[in-house]
Amino acid sequence: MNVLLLSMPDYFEHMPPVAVRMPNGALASLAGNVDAHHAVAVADLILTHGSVRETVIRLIHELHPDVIGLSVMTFQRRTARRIIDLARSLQPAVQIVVGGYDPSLAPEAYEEMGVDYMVRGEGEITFRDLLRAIESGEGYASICGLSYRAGERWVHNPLPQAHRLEDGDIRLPKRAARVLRGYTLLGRQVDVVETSRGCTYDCSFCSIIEMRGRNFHVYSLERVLEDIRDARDHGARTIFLVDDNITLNVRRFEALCQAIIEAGLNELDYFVQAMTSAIADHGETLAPLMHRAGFRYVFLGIENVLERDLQFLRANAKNTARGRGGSRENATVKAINCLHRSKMYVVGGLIVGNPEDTRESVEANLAFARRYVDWPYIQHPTPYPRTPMAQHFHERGLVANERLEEYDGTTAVVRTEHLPAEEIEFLRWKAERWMKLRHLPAAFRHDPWFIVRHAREMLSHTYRGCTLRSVLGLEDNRKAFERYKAIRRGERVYV
Ligand code: B12
Ligand code: SF4
Repeated sequence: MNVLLLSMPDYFEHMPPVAVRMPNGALASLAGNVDAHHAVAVADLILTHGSVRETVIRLIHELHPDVIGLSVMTFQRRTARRIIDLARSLQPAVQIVVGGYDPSLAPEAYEEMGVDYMVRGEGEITFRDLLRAIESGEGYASICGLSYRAGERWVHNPLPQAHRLEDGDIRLPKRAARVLRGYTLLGRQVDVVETSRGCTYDCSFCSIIEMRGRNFHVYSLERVLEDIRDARDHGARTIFLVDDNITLNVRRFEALCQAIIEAGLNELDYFVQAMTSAIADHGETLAPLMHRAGFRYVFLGIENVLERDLQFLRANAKNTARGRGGSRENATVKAINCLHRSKMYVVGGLIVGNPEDTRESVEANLAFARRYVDWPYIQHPTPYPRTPMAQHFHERGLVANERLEEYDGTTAVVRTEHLPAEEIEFLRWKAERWMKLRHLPAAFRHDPWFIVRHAREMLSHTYRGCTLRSVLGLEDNRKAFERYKAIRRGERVYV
């Protein structure tokens, strides 16, 4: 069968397509795990800004897919609906499958969306078995993780166990299936690689636990190296390790860094997301090793610098370091210092606008980011389906915005007991632009040619809505913020 797999074009504030266009790791992994006789094409629509509709039409005309699969996050649901309608109008008999976080956690939303199947949870085996069932006509009842129509109603089969990656059941991603070009992270071709899946923490904002339970499974280091080599051979110069929480097993992460060095794969740049407590506790040895392995940017899930907010986010355990004599101290500064000493940049993930937040507590977090982090990645609490956080905000009546296409993390959709949502977003937006500007020289040193060619575009993205008058303080910043919000609303119309 001909299979076309699409990821959605919707992006969020911290990932402007001018600078960041990463492949969706799920789709290449699905392509690598279906039976070999299928012709699979993967198209990441993040690569097609300004021509999403034309690209989908072209791909459907050229590839004549029997099956179209879409990977969807919650804030991309509206776009997914439009693409489903478009595909259906062009090829009425095509079988449409949706998967990823949104269909897995809010399957009810897709029942009336014109799709034929939903794949909930991990997809490789379920999708392979679905294609087999479509071909053979033998029925779907035994396929774990699949939802399908039976007459007028939907049947939701039980979820599969989390895949034991250790057993080698999941084959390598098939990057050759990608039919669009132009992946980039600040000018260098980027690819994504997984080394593990899962997490044993339960932060209240994170979808991972509802998605797959609390568990952690790892690929063998040999497989990880093979995957990195494959990404490099397909042109990647930067690798984003997309593990949910790679630092859960620090010894293994150290062994991975060592293996990368020994294999000579430290010629590539690496980006990774890490837990602050792990870096604070093990950074003295881990950080120099990461640096030698080629790690350049580390996304730290700081979440918040105030204890009360960390409790709400259920993130205090992962943000506490082991102090002398068993005392516990906030791990963040210690982790940042370790990374800086080893010449790595810190992308600071903070969440402001929690229920008890006041202007002062938001400002305290912004001041922290200004002082310590190299690239701010500040977000607002976002009540994604079936997270404990969503329940909490709904119960307290703090949800201010139900438009899911705005659930991108940088639009404040909840208020606090003391501040309206819009005010929280304004505070973040106003502060963050300048922090981003400050990092430009560092980016220039690494990729001067890219920055020379794109600095103007990047700056005009960061400062959307601003005028010379507002930058010079001759116009109220709120006016610029209103213009920014209007521009952002327009940007969200992808199809
Ligand atoms: C890595 C990552 C990123 C990377 C993405 C790099 C890339 N292009 O791949 C970066 C840092 C850029 C990123 C950004 C964002 N992310 Co993110 N990210 C993750 C993370 C850590 C891992 C995702 C991953 O690649 N896993 C590996 C792949 C193989 O697994 P998978 O995606 O789950 O896919 C499997 C199944 O879902 C299924 N499947 C998926 N798609 C499809 C499609 C079909 C047809 C089928 C059959 C099956 C299927 O099969 C796959 C294989 O088993 C997760 C989870 C976490 N712990 O935080 C969050 C997560 C996915 N991100 C999330 C969000 C919201 C975002 C952002 C909006 C920022 C934000 N507010 O947090 C942005 C949006 C990006 C954009 N487009 O602008 C949310 C999604 C929540 C939701 N309900 O939608 C998650 C779950 C984190 C959370 N907050 O809980 N993210
Ligand atoms: S540590 Fe990270 S992956 Fe684990 S539950 Fe918290 S946010 Fe999610």
